[in-house]
Amino acid sequence: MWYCVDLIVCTGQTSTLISSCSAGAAGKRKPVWTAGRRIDPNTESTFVWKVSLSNGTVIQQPMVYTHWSPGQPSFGDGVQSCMAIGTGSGYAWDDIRCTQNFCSLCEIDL
Ligand SMILES: [Ca+2]
Repeated sequence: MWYCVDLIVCTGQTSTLISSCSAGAAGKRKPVWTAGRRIDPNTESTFVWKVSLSNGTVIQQPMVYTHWSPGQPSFGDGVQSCMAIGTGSGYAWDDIRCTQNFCSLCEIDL
């Protein structure tokens, strides 16, 4: 059993990293979670990468490279505070309600 410790931080084009986990029914792709989060999930605040260190501390890294879908991030319904690689063309990003049950892209040390 794999446990995801570090959600992926996207520093460039990520299309080659999409796993088969994102393939939904009838070939419809599903979003996949990354480490992108709003600084404050309760407001339309800036997105950062929230990364867990080995000691459990969570640090925030600035989101320098971005690849948002047109019109995103939208902070839809005032609750979209987690960043996923979305279902639109070119694996562009979308902010989505954090409680959605999607697959996660993880970084592991080999
Ligand atoms: Ca959105």
